[in-house]
Amino acid sequence: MTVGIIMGSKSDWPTMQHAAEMLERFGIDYETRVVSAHRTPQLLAEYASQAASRGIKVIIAGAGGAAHLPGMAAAFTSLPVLGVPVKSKALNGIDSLLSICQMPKGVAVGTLAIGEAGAANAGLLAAQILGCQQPELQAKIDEFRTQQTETVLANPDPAE
Ligand code: RP5
Repeated sequence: MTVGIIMGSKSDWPTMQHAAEMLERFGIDYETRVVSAHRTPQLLAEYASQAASRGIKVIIAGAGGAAHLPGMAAAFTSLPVLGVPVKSKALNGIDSLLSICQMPKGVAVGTLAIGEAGAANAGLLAAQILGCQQPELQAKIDEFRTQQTETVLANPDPAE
């Protein structure tokens, strides 16, 4: 598998499936796993520390609330980790966002937007990272962007 999509709970899947859909759009293979920083800490350590040797190139990690999963995954691997703040019930994902983006200097997590847009963009950014080494993939991403622009320009009147 090229991309590992991990999340703190099965309840994160409705958000994280948007990352999976984006990867599918570009024909990138991925796996999905529930890996919790708090409930399954040993699994997290094993998953993140073994990911590179299994061929994974990018990890997308989504979590909500006290969202320690992306940061802890990044602590166990030097693969790029893209963090998706899942919208929480109590604080609408502000807690998730802050706990993912406020990493200490020296261990990096690329933090995306809260919720579905962030998950989709995590898939897109993973594709762009992989595309640096794969011209055909980069061409697909350029085509995606061109189509997106053309769709907006073809529908200028919001009232129509
Ligand atoms: C986090 O706690 C998960 O990432 C999820 O967003 C949140 C709630 O989990 P559940 O109680 O729904 O399993 O660990």
